[in-house]
This record gives sequence, structure tokens and C-alpha cells, in this order.
Amino acid sequence: MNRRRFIASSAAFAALSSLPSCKKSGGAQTLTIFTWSDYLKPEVKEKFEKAHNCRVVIDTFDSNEAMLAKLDAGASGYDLLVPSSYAVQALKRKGLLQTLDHSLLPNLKNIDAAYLPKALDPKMEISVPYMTAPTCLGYLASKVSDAKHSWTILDRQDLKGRITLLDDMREVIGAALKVLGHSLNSTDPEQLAKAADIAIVWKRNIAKFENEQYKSGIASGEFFLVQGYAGDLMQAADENEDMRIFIPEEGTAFSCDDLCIPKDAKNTALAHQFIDFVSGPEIAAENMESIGYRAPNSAAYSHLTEDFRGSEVLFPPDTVFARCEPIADLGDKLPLWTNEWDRVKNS
Ligand code: N2P
Repeated sequence: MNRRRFIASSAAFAALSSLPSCKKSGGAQTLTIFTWSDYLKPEVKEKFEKAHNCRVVIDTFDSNEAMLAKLDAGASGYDLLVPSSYAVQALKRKGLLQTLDHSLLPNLKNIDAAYLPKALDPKMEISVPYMTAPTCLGYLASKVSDAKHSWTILDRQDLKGRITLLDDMREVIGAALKVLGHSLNSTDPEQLAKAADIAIVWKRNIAKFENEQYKSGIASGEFFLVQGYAGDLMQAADENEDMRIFIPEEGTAFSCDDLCIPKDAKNTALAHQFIDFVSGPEIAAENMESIGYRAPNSAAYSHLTEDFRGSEVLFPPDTVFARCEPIADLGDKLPLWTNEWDRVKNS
């Protein structure tokens, strides 16, 4: 299945995969995954189900904060979570994750050794890198003339009401911090206040803050410029040839989402099997090409098409990558950010 069919089928897929599950269906085990939408090739899911005689049920979240809030509110029943690395650290602090059993994960040898030293859990004690991607801007070339590859394009009045930004403080205030030349993980109150002021100006120019519908929205021409995750934008670009994607010149968030097992998981062995399955070279490559994200899996790279390897947003040149940053766990500084985000939202 190529990405072209992904967006069209994702709603139906989500509806099917969210059907209430019985823990056993025909004696088979159920693996319940809490993850982002359109983040696992349906055929890869089916292959795993067949190989392990089980059923995979997917529940989705659209931001790390939404995932953390749901778990904080007591949601349980998940066997596997797919948070970004900084949110894995937050879950770890809360004591919600299991230590992984490496004897069940032979494919960990495939994980990119050049990536691991930069990971927040370099020994993969509680999490295994799944997919990485930068947060980008995507636009329609026929609607946005002279597109400057900068976050400042969000100020353009000719695009008023045709822009969406992610409904995610780390992404929006983070982008504004980059415009100001600061780290997107700043906890300096003055820098944060200035960044929130920029986000307030952007808010007046956009249609909405939104995390999922922007894909079909830009593919259909409803929106002209959207902030989104590289793979989601690539899925949309497969629907509309007019779309262009870029990493803003000031830099952006380059995040990794990781596979981890909650302490209260019912099917720990199956969860390990899933982590190992998607970390196999061929499966990792097949999954990547379909969802448009990059697994830091060196054994998979030789299985990728040249076209995919040539993607400048997924495999950016060193000079561009140097301006990207992973999102860090804010720890007890979190309220500084939530207060500024509330100010943006209530403005
Ligand atoms: C997948 C979204 C991935 C989110 N649809 C990037 N952290």
C-alpha cells in the first residue's frame, strides 16, 4: 500500500481498529497499542497478527500531552505506547513504564548506532526508537507565491485564514523560540513570554490549531499552509502534487517516537514481540515507506527505495540537521510553558 491510499483509508482504518475489543478473540491474544494515527502500515499490522496469531487494536492520541493526560486520568489496558522521547521520560518519572527484556529483542542490534548516543534512553532500557521526523511546514505551490522557507511565512496576511498550526504548545511556542534564535526547550521566562507573543500574532492569522485534519485539509486545497509532521505531510503530498514541504531555516523539532511497555500491560511478551517485529530490517523499511517517517534502523536503510532515501526532510543535510533539536522533558518547569500556552489559547 502506498501513501496515496493512506489518507483516504485512515478514517475507515481508525474506525475499524477502535472497535471495542474483547481481550480474547477465538482464543487469540489482543495487543492494544496507544499511538498516533496513520503510524503503522495496515499490512504490517496484519503480518504481525498472522505471525503471532493475535489481534492488534489501535487507540490513537494526537499529541504527547493528550496521551499523558489520558494516562494520568487513569486510562489503562494498553500493552504498548508510542510517545515522543521526552514524554517517555515523563512516564518514567511517574513510574509507569517497564524495563525491557533485551533477551526478547534480538532486532535491537539493528537500531542506528549513530542515533543512539543522542537518544534520551541510549541503552534502550525502557524504550526502543520507532520513527523520527522533523516538524515541517507544508504548502500548496500554486497558492503560496515566493514561499520563504522560514517560520516567518506564518505572518503573511495574504494567507490569513488558510493556515493551520499544530495544537501543541511544544511545537508552536517551540517554533516561535526558534524564530527568536533560542532553543526550543528554553525555560527562560522572558524568552517564553516573547515567543508566546509571536504565537499570539500567528493565532490571529490562522484558521485553527489542529493535529490531524490538516492533512486532508491541505490535500483538498482547504488550507494553503500547514505546520505538520514530515510523514503526515508526505502522506498529504501523495494526494496533491501541488504540495511542497520544507524544514524552516531557523530550525525545528526533530523528534523520535519510541515504543515502550506500560507497567500495567497485560500482554508483555506479545508487546516485546511487536517491538522486535517492527525493528526487523524489511518490515521497518516497508513501514517507513508507507507512513513516510524514518526509523533509526541502520539495517533497514539498504531496503529503502532511492526516492525515499533522497527525501531532504527525512534525511536532511548536516547543515540543516544541525539547526534541529529534540524536544526535551521540562520536568518541574512545565507550568512555565502551560501558563504561556494558556495565554496564547485565551488571547
Ligand atoms: C503520525 C504522527 C507522528 C507524530 N501521524 C510525530 N511525533
